Amino acid sequence: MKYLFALIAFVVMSSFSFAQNNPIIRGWYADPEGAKYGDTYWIFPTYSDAYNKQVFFDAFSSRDLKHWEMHHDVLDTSAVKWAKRAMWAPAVLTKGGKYYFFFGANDVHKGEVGGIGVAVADKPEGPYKDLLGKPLINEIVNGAQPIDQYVFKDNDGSYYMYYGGWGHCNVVKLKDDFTGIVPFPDGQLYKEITPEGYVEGPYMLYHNGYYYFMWSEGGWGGPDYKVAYAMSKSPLGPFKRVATVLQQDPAIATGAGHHSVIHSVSEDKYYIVYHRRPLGETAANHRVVCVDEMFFDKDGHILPVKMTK
Ligand code: FUB
Repeated sequence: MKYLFALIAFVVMSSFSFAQNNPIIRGWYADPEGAKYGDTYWIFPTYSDAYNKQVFFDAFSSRDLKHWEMHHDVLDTSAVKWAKRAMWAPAVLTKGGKYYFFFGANDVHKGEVGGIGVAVADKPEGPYKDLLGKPLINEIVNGAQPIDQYVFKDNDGSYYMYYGGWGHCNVVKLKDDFTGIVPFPDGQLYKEITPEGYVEGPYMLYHNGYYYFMWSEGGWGGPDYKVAYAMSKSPLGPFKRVATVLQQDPAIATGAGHHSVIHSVSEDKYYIVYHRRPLGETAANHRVVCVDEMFFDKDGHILPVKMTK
């Protein structure tokens, strides 16, 4: 009987469904990475409770962006021997029938072990296993803290990883099996591409012949956190700031930032997935995950996002 109760408790805790509008996920979550695998939307966020509790990742899946299923603890510090805290800001992709999950761990500083890791699984909901047994990027290069990675597949099949906190952004080229990085044709391993205003949370999107580089500005713990973008003909820039895409709205929420974008090819719609702080909330980690539609104008510029409830 004891085992039956334990089994029921496990099933109830590890997966459950719910439906709601913004915020689309219940509880404190941030830095959401959105993806569409087949006909299913996925969101992989940071668990944004107290700093010391940020030691695992939950995932969320949906067929319609309204009804969600929670998949508890798809990766945690016990599965990554070098990670002990600050499991942050996933980036995901699928390749060759496997699902890859890049993450930050340890809020690393100079001389410490931590940084950006990569895990792999057979299913989007995991369980994910550490691919390398060590960080993919541990070092602080060009002043960029190794966190907030985004992995972009270019049209020629190359995988570029954009990453960086502390106001600096680097781009690196990944090996095809994601076990390391390879030099660019000029021999450089790390290229700094930091645009004006950049703080963290880089993201890359290709649309109609342009590379849209996006990032977060301002302090993530404050109300004026926001998202801006640049446009370029190359995935390596240069990236000149064009405009703000997403920012606080006194009628809706503050601290809107650290986003990703889901392109639903079947509907040809773009959805921005981001976190924001409910009005009146001042605790830095009290962040919630939201989704709104993102539009381009006829010249290819991204229109300011209207946050909704
Ligand atoms: O959630 C932890 C950190 O807060 C992220 O790495 C930053 O981008 C900021 O959102």
